[in-house]
Amino acid sequence: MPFTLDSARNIFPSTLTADAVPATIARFTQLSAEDQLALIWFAYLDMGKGITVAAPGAASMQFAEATLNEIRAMSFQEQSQVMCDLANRADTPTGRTYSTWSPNIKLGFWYKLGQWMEEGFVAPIPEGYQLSANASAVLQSIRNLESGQQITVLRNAVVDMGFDPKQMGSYTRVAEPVVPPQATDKRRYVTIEGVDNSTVLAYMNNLNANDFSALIELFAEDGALQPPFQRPIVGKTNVLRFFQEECQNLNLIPERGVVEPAADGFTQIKVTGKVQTPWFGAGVGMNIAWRFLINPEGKIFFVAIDLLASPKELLNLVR
Ligand code: 45D
Repeated sequence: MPFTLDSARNIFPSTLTADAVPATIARFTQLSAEDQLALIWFAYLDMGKGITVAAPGAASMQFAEATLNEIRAMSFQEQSQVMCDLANRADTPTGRTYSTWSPNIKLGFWYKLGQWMEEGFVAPIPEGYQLSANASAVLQSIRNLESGQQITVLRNAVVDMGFDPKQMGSYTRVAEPVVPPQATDKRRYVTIEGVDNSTVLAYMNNLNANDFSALIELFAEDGALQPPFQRPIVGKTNVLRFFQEECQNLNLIPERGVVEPAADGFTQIKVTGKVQTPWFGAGVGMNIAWRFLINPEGKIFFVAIDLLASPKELLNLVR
């Protein structure tokens, strides 16, 4: 039987992903908006002791600027209301604008608000704010996660805020401009212990170089990519848009892998290693697995990117 998207998703089923991330997000979502904001504030302060967030570039901030300035001009009470409305996913003008933004613009928006909260321009979390018992328990769970999982929880919390885009009808998506690909003589070429498949190597090298037009040609027409904790993105057009909107300036550091023949002339390849995000640079190395299914023409039919449960999983290359 030829592979389907569903059967492709199940290759290397023994891969252990960081289930604590969606579990924590599910508990977080149940909290009141006030608790959510205070909890992220405390988590963010905690995190700042160990790892620093890089300031977003001006190019990405320009898109949030009008909204940020509106908020800055409000009273503390109005500011708190706007932030609670975002956490509540309320249908407000700000909630609608927010949901048109790419994840990086959403993160940059909160980065700026956090700065202004510290500087006194935006309503702070009230001094002595007492988290509810549930919120304290969720904060404790976040503290117990490894740093790559912590930043994923924070990112997902931010991405989920604002009005539900599925209820908005048609709208224009807003993302940072696409940077030009890195010059050939500046590129870094990876080596992967146990993997010499040219499609997989080119995938890593092109993504590291922001060369999305070369990268997308590695995919089959109906190829799919499944980011951590998400549904697969299907088809070259959608995958390319995802690369352009969400995958600039990543640093992929694959370490090792296995290559195995699969049914119908396909090849399945699992690679493990680290990924760094421009937000934290070398400060946070996420433990990642890539599970590729390559078709007989050498094109990517499917690739899943998983955030691993623990560093031990980096060595799990069994089928
Ligand atoms: O509510 O091969 C305040 C793909 C309090 C592509 C705040 C990939 C109030 C293919 C503090 C103000 C992309 C899938 C909030 C590979 C409040 C591929 C602010 C993987 C919210 C490898 C909070 C890439 C703030 C990966 C400012 C795995 C929080 C990338 C900021 C992962 C949080 C990237 C930030 C991650 C989190 C980035 C900046 C997890 C960034 C996380």
